[in-house]
Amino acid sequence: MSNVVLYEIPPSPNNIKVRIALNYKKIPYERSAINPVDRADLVKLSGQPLTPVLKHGDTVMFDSSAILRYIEANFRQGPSIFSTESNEIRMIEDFEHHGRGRLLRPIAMTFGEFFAGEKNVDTLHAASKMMHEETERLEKTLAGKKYLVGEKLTIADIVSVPAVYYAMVSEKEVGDHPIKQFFHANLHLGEGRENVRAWVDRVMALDSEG
Ligand SMILES: N[C@@H](CCC(=O)N[C@@H](CS)C(=O)NCC(=O)O)C(=O)O
Repeated sequence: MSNVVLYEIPPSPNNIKVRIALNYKKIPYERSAINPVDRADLVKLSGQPLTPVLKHGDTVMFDSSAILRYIEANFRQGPSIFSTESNEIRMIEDFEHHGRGRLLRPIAMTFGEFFAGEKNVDTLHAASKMMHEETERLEKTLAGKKYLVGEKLTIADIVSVPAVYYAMVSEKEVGDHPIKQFFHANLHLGEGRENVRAWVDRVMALDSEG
């Protein structure tokens, strides 16, 4: 078994973040898919039931943001995903707070409706509206820039992109994947988000399939 193992539910946004970071830093790793209805092994391994979980040798980490920091601190080879400048660190943390909070809310609402027996159209519309509003600042920040903070990919992009990606799943990506079909049909980013769309495509190119 590899020295680094990612325990994941492949399509979920928090897992995408970790794959992007590992791929970007060219860290070899093995993927282990978790059965979403049986978390016993994951709890035994990490003390809690959510993915992603990263195992590196004997060290086990959970929570995507903690894992991203662990990767940065312990794999010094390859490009940095953080910063040495305190003003940039504050900006990264600010985008991260947004990416884990308000930006993720429409994704949670749409997942909620996916699993609901009777779909609430108002909730789905509200989710699209919120995603459009919450990406306005990102659109402005990305004008003439490839990444949110500084000139290179950071945790700010890695945390934000997987959430926005779910509001722009294309028809050719849905295949026979019920969750992607549902997001393609119901969660929309809206007009005037060209910079955001290009940025999501750029960063998602680092993912290794969900
Ligand atoms: N704060 C955690 C959240 C982890 C999380 O919510 N994971 C989801 C997948 S994206 C999960 O395992 N959900 C299963 C469940 O809620 O039962 C992180 O950032 O890693």
